[in-house]
Amino acid sequence: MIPVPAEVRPAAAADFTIDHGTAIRTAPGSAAARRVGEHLAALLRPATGYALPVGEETGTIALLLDGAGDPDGFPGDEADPERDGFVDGDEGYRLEIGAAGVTVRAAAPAGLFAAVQTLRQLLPAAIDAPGPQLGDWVLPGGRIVDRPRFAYRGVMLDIARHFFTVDELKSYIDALVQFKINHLHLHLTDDQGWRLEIDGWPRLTEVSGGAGTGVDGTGPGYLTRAGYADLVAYAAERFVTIVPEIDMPGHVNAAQVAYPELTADGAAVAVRTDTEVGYSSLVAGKEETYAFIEDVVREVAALTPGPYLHIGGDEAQATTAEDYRTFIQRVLPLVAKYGKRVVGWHEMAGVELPETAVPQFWGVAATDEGTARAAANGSKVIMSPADRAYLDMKYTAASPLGLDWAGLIDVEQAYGWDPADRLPGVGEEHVLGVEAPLWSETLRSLADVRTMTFPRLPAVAEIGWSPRATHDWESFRHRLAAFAPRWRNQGIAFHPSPEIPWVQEVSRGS
Ligand code: NGO
Repeated sequence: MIPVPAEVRPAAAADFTIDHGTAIRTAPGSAAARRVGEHLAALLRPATGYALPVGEETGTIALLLDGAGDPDGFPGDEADPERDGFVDGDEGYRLEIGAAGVTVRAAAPAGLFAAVQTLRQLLPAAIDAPGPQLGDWVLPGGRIVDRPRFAYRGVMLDIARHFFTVDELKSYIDALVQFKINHLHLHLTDDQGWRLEIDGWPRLTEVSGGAGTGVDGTGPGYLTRAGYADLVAYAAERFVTIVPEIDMPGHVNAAQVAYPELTADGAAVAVRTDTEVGYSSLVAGKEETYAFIEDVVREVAALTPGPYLHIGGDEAQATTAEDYRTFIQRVLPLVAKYGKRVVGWHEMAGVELPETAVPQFWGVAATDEGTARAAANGSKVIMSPADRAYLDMKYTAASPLGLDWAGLIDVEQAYGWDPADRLPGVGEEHVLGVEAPLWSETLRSLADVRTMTFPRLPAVAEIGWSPRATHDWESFRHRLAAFAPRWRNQGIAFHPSPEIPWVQEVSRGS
C-alpha cells in the first residue's frame, strides 16, 4: 500500500471475499457517502463483473459516518471497539475487514473516500483491468487506522507551456487520488499562454490561448469557464481541491501580448514560445494593472470553491525589488477581498505577509530567510523543494523528457527527504503539506505527463500522508514495485525506474 497507513493490524483467517452477493451499504441520509459507495462500486464492477448494488439498507461492505469519534484515542486502546482509535480530521478512517464483512468508519465522507483507495490497493492488481477477470477478490483480514500527517498533499500541472484538456485533467485526477492526493494546483498562465477564459478580457484566451501559444509553437488550448467549472466539480467529487494559479507580476508575456496596455509603454510585445524566464513584468505603478488583476481575481475566485488562490510571484527578475513589494502589497488585499487565501512561490515571502498567506518553497538552497520569517509569523508553508519534489526534472541524464536545472531525480531522491526537516525555521507545525509540481516545457501529451509523474509521485504522496516513523526506503521500493501491473491495467504510462524491483506478471485474467 502507498501511502502506508498509520496503523495496520492483520488478522489471520479473517479474509473477506467479494462475490456476486456483495452489496455496499452507505451511511443513512448522506448523499456524499452514497456517492463514495457508488465510486467504490464503479471501481469494482468492470473486473469482477458483479452487480454490487449500493444502498442504505443492507450490504456486507459498509461505509459509515461516525462523527462521535475520539481523536485523542489515536492510535487507540482496545477498550471500546466502537470508539477507540478513532481518527481526527476529515480524511482519517478506520477499516475493519473480517470474514463476514468490511466496515469503514470515518468522521467525514473524505475519510470514506480515502478508505476506498486503500481497499482498491488491498485487492489484486487485476481489479484495475478494464474488463472481466477470473479470480478471487479477497481482501486480507485485519484492521487499519489511518489519517494524514499533513492536510495538504498536492500536485501541480503547468497547462500554460503546453495545454491539457479537461478530459486529460480528469484522467490525471483519477490517477492521483489513488495515492490520496487532495489538491491539484493548475498553473494557468505564463509567458507563452493564458489558459483560462476571463469575462471582459476575451483576448487573453482568443489570442494567448490560440494556435502557436505553446512551447515551440504548439497549441491552441484554454479552459472555458464552463470547462473549468466542470473540472472543479469532478475534482470535488473525488475530494480534490483545485488551486488555480495566475502567475504575477512576472511570467505575464501572454497577457501583455493580448493587452499591450499592461506593458510599461503600452507598446505591443511579441508572442514568446521559447522557455526563457524572468523577462516580463506587470507594471507596479500603473492603475490599469490592478484593474486587470481585480477582474481576474474576482472571476477566478467566483469559479473556484476551494480556499486558495495562487498568485505566483516567482522569478520576477524584470521587476525591481521595490516594485515587487508594492505590487504584492496591492494584490494581497485584493485576493482577501474575494474571500481567498493567497498561496505564492516562496519569493513572495520576501514581502511581509499576513499569517493566512501560504508560501510555497520551491528552492534548492538549504535555507530561506523569507519563508522562515513567514513561518515564525504564523504562516503555513507548502514544501516543494525542486531537487526532490519537481516532477519535471529528468530521472537520469538519459531521460528524453524533462529539465535538469535542479538535478536528476530518481525515486530514491524523490523519497529521501522530510518536509519538516528541510528548512531551518520551518518545522512540523509550520508545514501545511507537500506538493509535487510538474512544469510542461518538454511535455506534449498525457503519456508524457504520466511518465514524469509515475513512479515519483507516490514517493511525495507517502511523505505527505504517512507518519514519519514509517519512512523506510526498502519497504517503499518493494511496495512501489506492486504498482507496475496496476498501472499497466489502467493504461497509465510510467518510467520503469531500475531502482524498483517491478512486479512483471499479471498472472490472472480470463
Ligand atoms: C521554476 C520556474 C518555472 C519553470 C520551472 C522549471 C518556478 C516556481 N518557476 O519553478 O517557470 O517552468 O522552474 O522546472
